Amino acid sequence: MLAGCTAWPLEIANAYRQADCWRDETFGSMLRNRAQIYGDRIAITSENQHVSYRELDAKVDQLVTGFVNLGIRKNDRVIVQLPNDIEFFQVCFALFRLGALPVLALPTHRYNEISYFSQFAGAVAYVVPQTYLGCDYMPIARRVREEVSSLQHVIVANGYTTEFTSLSELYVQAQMNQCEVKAGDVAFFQLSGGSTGLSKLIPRTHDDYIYSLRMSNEVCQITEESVYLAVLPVAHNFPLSSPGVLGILYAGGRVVLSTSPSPDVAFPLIERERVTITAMVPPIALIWLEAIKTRTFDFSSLKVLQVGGAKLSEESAKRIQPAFGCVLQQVYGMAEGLVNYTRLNDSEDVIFQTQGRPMSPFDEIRIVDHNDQEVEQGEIGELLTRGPYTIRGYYLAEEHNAKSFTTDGFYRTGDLVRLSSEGNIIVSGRAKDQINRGGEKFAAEEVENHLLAHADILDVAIVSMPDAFLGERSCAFIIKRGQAPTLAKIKSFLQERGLAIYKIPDRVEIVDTFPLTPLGKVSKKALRQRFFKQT
Ligand code: OOB
Repeated sequence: MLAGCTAWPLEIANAYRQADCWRDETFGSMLRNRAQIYGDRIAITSENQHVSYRELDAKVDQLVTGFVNLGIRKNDRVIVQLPNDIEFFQVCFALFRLGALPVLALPTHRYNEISYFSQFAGAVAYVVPQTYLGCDYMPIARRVREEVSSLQHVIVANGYTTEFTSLSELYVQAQMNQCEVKAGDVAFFQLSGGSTGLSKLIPRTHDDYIYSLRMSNEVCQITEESVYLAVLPVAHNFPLSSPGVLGILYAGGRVVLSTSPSPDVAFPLIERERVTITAMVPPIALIWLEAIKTRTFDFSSLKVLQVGGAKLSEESAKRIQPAFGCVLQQVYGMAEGLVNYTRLNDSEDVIFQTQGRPMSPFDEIRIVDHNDQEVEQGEIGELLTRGPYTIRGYYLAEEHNAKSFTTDGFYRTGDLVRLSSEGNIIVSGRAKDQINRGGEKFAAEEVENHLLAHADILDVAIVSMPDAFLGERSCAFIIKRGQAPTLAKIKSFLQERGLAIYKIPDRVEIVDTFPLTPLGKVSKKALRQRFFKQT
């Protein structure tokens, strides 16, 4: 395995192979095979563009040659920051086929995140649109190109550039390229939500990720007739693989890409494209539930609406089926691996009240107390997990891995959960110091570290506060040094530092002191209780 990654122990890897979890498939060969089977069937639709399986495969081959001509080689890291567009998949599959490793950044990431990923991963290239949703990415590209010595190429996906390489120029006549990619190799990197400091890089192999697609397809009953509407950013694990775009391509179905989750865009797409399944985070489900009240669309094709990424309230869960006439599926997953689903034929109680159960019989879960002892059935504890598609370590993070994984390879999710009597997981809280703002996650510490650099701030604690729409928003509790900084000042300070907007605090509270735990650490629990009891 790539240096800096943690492999599964040999005997366990062999067991996964013997159990037919890992079938020695790579993404490159999978696409080739699907092109042979499904030929002219449409694989992906995006706005007025369509690409068939055969065309996708051919475009990918052209791009492999274009990338090779640039000097991109096996195991090279490439930051890919593309929106929901066919090019996202052409770029990723070309890199997969070449054995180069996409680092899947989100369109909402800004200078701060991109520069860190590039530096940390030693990336050789950065693939980025010129502009998207009002953001001009070129100043970010310029700065990162200048500062990160490994970064040789900025490849611009839409728009015209003389300064950098245009992606469109890299579709050249395909040559036979000798790229030996093995199923056990790392295929790409997902990003963690972060619990201490910055996001960690999550290495996913062809073997493990393709297995997760197969299991997701089975649980979600995906066939070649399925039509998946992607409204969430496809770089994220949920719309990418649960079963997401890649699951659908694995099954020979059709993917419809939406650049926005807005009902104005998504509802007509569902009607026109006869969408059968889509996925969203809870705040989007709330927007859709409101929008459907005043609009009439033909949703008769829609069979499954998945909600995940953050906790869906029982009240909202109950409204989905009557409003859209389809089954709700709750999805509780993580970029590190484990994905839990409610099953399509589960009872209403299970679908409304739980976040489902692991998708694979080989997923092992333990719910433990502070001493790593298993709690009684039905008690709350931290969820630990290991299995055929859950990583054994973050990339180049030895010290952090020692804390995030048990010695016998279980990943500590940082989620507090309990099991229902039927064995379904109910997410009940969080042990990690993370904010989950409507599905967008970040470590409190990352933002705290930025704010500590502010001249007027002596100390700061970022704390989640309950919010009816997003589930959580973030509040910065500040002990001031000079003048009390206002929310507006904090916002512009963090924006100037190039922080993604979703990490910027929603509220600022100036305090004199922080409540402390018996060990003398800041008690975020006490802060939360003191300020947000009534909300
Ligand atoms: C998904 O992946 P990530 O990596 O963005 O976030 C994982 C974390 C979990 O550890 C948990 O804290 C939270 O997000 N979470 C949920 C949840 N789904 C995720 N909390 C409560 N209820 C849920 N349904 O978010 C992700 C990856 C694959 C599939 C679905 C979601």
